[in-house]
Amino acid sequence: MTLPISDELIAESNARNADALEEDYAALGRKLARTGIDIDAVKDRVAGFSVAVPSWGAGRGGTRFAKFPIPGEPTTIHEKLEDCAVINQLSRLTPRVSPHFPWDKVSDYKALREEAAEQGLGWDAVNSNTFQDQVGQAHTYANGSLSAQDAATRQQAVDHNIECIEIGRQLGSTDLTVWVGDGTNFPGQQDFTRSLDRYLEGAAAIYAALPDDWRMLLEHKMFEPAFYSTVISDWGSSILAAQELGPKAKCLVDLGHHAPNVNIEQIVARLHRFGKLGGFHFNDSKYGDDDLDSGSINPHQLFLVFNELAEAEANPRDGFNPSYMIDQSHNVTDPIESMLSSAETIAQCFAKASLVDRKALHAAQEENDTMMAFQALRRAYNVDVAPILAKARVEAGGAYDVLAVYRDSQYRDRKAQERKPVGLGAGIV
Ligand SMILES: [Mn+2]
Repeated sequence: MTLPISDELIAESNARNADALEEDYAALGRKLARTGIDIDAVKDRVAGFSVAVPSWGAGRGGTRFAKFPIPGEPTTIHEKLEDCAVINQLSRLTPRVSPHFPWDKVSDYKALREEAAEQGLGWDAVNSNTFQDQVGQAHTYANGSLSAQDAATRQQAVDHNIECIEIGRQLGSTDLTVWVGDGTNFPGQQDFTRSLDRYLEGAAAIYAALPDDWRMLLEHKMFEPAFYSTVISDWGSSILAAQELGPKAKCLVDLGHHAPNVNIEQIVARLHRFGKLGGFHFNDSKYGDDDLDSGSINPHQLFLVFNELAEAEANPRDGFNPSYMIDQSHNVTDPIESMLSSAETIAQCFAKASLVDRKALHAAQEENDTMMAFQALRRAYNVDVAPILAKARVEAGGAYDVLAVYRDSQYRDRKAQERKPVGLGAGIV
């Protein structure tokens, strides 16, 4: 295996921090032991946690106004893979990449799969793209894709999704994530029901092409690019569509795709209750975007989402296998640094949710002891779990201080010499 960052650099940095890590880990271990928690068990659980990174996240995103590329940014799937390998090498949290087609198209997917494996990477959900036109495309998506009035446009969108499944099979994926930008900007522009009927018919044709062990993850989004209505706007539309399609269809929750202040953790519980929780796109949002780094605005919400996931895992009902992925737009940071930081934040929330005393929580709930129920969550949220994550990371070969090692490696500077510059233009959403 050939990894992009020098092992010596990681080892030297870890050696410098080894005493501090042991001291912090031991101190936290003693603190947790007083409440009956075995820190090594939590650390092992964290070691088994992972979150996928999106291939498109390796580049600088942008807003619909502009994009400001940085030198050394990747432009091909091969360069993106190398950047994703850096993130996983240092964090040991992101061993899978989620590709997006047609952006990541190559002529030989067997070779691409091997290229990723060489860098310690596998493949997560494949993502289709019917929200923009590609050069040479026969039918425009200007008026929608799966829900378009024009039958040939709908068929083109179905065919593209089926092609994504075929590519995914070659890469070793087992999930297809479908998000469509279909919607309207004016009242009266389309009939809400007929456009949903068309979407469902197209989605059913894609569903019919799924291999037995695959899932189709339906991603809802309240607005953007359509600003009045979208065809799969919320978790209600999403679960209804997933129920209509069948057991392999599940709902994907992108944290930034809800109305402001919506109780997302409750949505997670609801979807799980009906066996429809398929996965997550992690990001954060202050107003109505889906662009900010995970947990950068509201880490408590992320913790509460993971608390529901811990409950769901303990009560799997019809199964518990959510797909976790980062999906954010890096407009003002080095994307590698943002994803290193975000993966850590996501894993922290996972670890904190693992610390919740569920017996105490459930007992307080049974007794209607509101304050003690709340405190059961608060105690876990207040623990600084950084030593647990660092210990798991270092034991897996990662870096104690991921950002420091990344900067010391001068990886981006080296890539700026090797890679061709990115063009300007509007970013992706
Ligand atoms: Mn998303």
